[in-house]
Amino acid sequence: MVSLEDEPEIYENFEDVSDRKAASRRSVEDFKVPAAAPGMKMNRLVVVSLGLLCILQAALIIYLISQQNSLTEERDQMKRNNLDLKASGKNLTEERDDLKRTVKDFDLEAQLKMTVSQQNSLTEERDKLKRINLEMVATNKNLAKERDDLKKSVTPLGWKYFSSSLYTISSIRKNWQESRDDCLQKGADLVIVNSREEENFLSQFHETMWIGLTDLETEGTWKWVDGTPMTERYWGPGEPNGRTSENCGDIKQYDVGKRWNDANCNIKVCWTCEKKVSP
Ligand code: 2F8
Ligand code: CA
Repeated sequence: MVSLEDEPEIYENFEDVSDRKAASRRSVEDFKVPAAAPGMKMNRLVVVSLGLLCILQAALIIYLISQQNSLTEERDQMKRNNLDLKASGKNLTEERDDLKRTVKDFDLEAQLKMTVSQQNSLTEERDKLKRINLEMVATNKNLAKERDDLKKSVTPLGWKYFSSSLYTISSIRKNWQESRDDCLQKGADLVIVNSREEENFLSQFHETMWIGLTDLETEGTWKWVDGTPMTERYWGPGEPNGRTSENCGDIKQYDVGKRWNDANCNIKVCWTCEKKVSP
């Protein structure tokens, strides 16, 4: 009988193919391991252990592969989820921006509404004030008329009342300075024309008459007797034309509207005095 320990020796001795063939033809019996040999047992144990180890390793590999697959799947799922989240995030951002715009529009609309309502209230207020103003103007007009009527009723004989002044025209003729002196004596002065209305009022005195206008002080610079410069001017056609020889103003019977003339201060004409009265 040949033991396993002797096997190498057996094969080592098969020098050529014929020897090996010969060996293979040997009866199986020749290679049977003795059942109770302790070395064999050990070998079996090793083989079994190795087999188990292989199985264990294979199982581990399978487990790891399955784990890997599952992780890959999980990763892919997460990637998909991530993409979904990104997309939904984009949608949410868009939605948020839309909402922001809507809120802004709403604010603007609200502001506009407020402005419109404020405008309406202002318009109402303005209209109310307009009505009040019209009423006040009417009242004022009535009061002014009442006042004028009262003034007229107390107007001294020979004087005429117009817009807070009394006027009188002389019935005789004098030069400019004497005429002025007469007015001053009466507590008045030669008339000063401040408006078109006053000018028109004077047109009722159908006479050539001195007015309180002169350029005696400075040739060409016409001033009123109270020292104020001439602002309103109703010179007749071509007037003033007298230069140094005509330094006093009178009203001639030219066209109504433009009747002033510069005349020699020494000629004698009528004159009109004006006395201011409290309004
Ligand atoms: O034609 C205008 C002219 O008329 C008179 O002279 C002719 C006046 N003279 C007097 O009133 C004294 C001028 O002053 C006036 O320019
Ligand atoms: Ca003149």
